[in-house]
Amino acid sequence: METLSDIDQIIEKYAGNKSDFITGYADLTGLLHENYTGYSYGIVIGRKLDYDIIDSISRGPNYEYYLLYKKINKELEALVRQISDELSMLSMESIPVSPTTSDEEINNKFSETLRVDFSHKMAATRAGLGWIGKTGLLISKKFGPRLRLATILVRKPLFLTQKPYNKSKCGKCNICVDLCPANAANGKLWNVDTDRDEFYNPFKCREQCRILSRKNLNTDISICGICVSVCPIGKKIHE
Ligand code: B12
Repeated sequence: METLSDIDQIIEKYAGNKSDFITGYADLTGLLHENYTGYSYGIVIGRKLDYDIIDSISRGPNYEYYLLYKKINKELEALVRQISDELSMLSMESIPVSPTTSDEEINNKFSETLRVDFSHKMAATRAGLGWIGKTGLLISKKFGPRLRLATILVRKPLFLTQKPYNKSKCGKCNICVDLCPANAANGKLWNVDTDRDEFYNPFKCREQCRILSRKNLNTDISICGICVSVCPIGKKIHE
């Protein structure tokens, strides 16, 4: 179990269409929270989101997007568990990291920082899947930000295939910054030494997500997705 094509085969077995996914291996040595001690390598998976639904939310969330968000979370959650089970049959210990926040993670520390112990986006930049855009999203070449991420952490060094991204490739494009209804980003370009809070304010973002979700969906959740929808890189699939 050393190559990406093996992982691709498992993804195909459980998820069906390989072309809806991007995958990469990450060396996360020294970058992880102590909860993950000993598991320094990651298999990172990006699952494409439905393009018609993402196109339809350029001015705010709708019910279809909400359902998609829930469906893909469930699918990815099951997928990383299945991959982890396959790996344990091959005597490879692993930790499947859920795409979304668990109830235990929603504590005081989370409320004060809006940070969890494991960042899928960091794993994704290390796996060479993309860079961080001006509104804090992982931007992949193939799907832009139109994807959801999940990771399986393993102990053994993996066969690294893609070079990590250490800086943004957004250049002068400011579309997501200009169209963000929360004015959550200041337009600064990301690099590995830039903390999230230097260029994007998650509290402003969440507050506006809540307002829009209440207005458009009549629910107390926080989804928006305008920045995902308007990014020009995701507008068509790049092979
Ligand atoms: C908390 C959270 C939120 C918060 C805060 C958002 C934020 N950007 O931090 C709120 C509620 C506002 C939110 C909103 C949304 N979220 Co959210 N959220 C998360 C969650 C659970 C944790 C993020 C976290 O801890 N951030 C803390 C900071 C420090 O880490 P980070 O932003 O993940 O990554 C930074 C660093 O790692 C650093 N970095 C990157 N590479 C490297 C390399 C090195 C060496 C170093 C040192 C650092 C570094 O740069 C990154 C950007 O600043 C993740 C799931 C997860 N566990 O990762 C999803 C996640 C980030 N959310 C996601 C999505 C899709 C959304 C929404 C679109 C959902 C919606 N509302 O409709 C919005 C978009 C908001 C936006 N523009 O970011 C996706 C992002 C997909 C993508 N293409 O990037 C994730 C990854 C979920 C998933 N499984 O796919 N979210």
